[in-house]
Amino acid sequence: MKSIFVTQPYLPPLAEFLPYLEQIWESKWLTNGGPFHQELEEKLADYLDVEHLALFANGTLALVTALQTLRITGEVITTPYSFVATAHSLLWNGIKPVFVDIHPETFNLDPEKIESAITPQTTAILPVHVYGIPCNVEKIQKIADTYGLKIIYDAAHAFGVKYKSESLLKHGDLSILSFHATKVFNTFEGGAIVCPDAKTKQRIDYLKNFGFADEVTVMAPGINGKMSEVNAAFGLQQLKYVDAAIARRGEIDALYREGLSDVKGISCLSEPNDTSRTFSSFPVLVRNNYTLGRDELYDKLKKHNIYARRYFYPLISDMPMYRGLPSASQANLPVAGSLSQQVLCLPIFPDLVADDQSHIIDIVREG
Ligand code: T4K
Repeated sequence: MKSIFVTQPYLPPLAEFLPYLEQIWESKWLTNGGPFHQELEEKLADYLDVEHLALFANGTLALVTALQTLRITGEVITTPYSFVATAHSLLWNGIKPVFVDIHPETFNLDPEKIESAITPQTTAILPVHVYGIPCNVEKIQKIADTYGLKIIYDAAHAFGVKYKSESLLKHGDLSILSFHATKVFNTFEGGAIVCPDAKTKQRIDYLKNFGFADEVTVMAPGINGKMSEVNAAFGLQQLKYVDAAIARRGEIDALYREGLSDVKGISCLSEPNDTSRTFSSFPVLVRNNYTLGRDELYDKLKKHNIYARRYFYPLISDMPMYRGLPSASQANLPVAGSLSQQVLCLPIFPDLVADDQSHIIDIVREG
């Protein structure tokens, strides 16, 4: 029996990639801002409708560098309901994460709970548009403006998402993207920082190249965050197929919603208002009145070689390097704690065939 994973990268025809490789072999230009890198930055900024975009080797280095770009220090308010990279980027910068609970509908930082977590040491907010669901960007911006805080959005799940007909990536001071194999748009490994002005882009470009401003000037202890020419070339090819891939994801999302709508105890997430989605994942909540517990359903699917995932369980705040923080206490994070016990992400990827999806739906319906 074949295995079906929670996701699978979309890969365009191999033959179409070979000419890109031939060009790289010919030019012997492998990295450090080569022609494919430059072209992908331009084409992606265009596609995503953002002013500037700096490519990275992965989303985590983009997060670490985004914090450096804005000289963030002290304490940063963030969500416990995310992939560990979000909070790890703070520790890598010697910053103290302050966890704030999430909203039960958006699964994102609850703006009503942010203000009480602000201290004189707070310098920024690091929210995540989890599953590509927009954060309450207006309220978060208002709080940041009142208290003079920066906002860096972890938009790893929000490639191409539009909010009120505009790119969601335009909100906040910076947004970061991940182009990991598991994402809607992938470059094998990759990521980016989206920024509003050329001056900031230049600072980011220095920081991702060890801090080199020119051959003899190092402006800061930068990192090696550069994307290689092979990854960038692959991204250029992927970009040609991304709209079709998103459309196919949309069909899968719709079929799950239809097939699971009347299953007692299984809730699909409500579709966010004013949002054009790109269907990065398909989370469901397994409620108490379902015939099985969440972990029992996870195990049952596994017995059928279907590898659903509990994104995001455990909470970041329950991990050893975070659980000693006062803000990590379960009493401080009741909504995140409860949702992380209920969530299960079902397989969604462009090549998921209809028969396999029906089989998944049947197993969940059967209970
Ligand atoms: N912020 C947020 C909110 C994030 O979600 C992430 C990454 C980041 C920041 C950091 O961005 P990057 O530095 O990664 O660019 C995966 C991904 O590794 C990670 O990128 C992603 N979030 C996270 C949500 O999921 P794992 O440990 O669950 O991955 P893994 O290896 O178990 O893969 C999941 C499934 O995908 C596999 O069961 C099979 C399939 N798969 C995976 C790979 C790697 C494939 O079919 N092919 C592949 O090449 O973390």
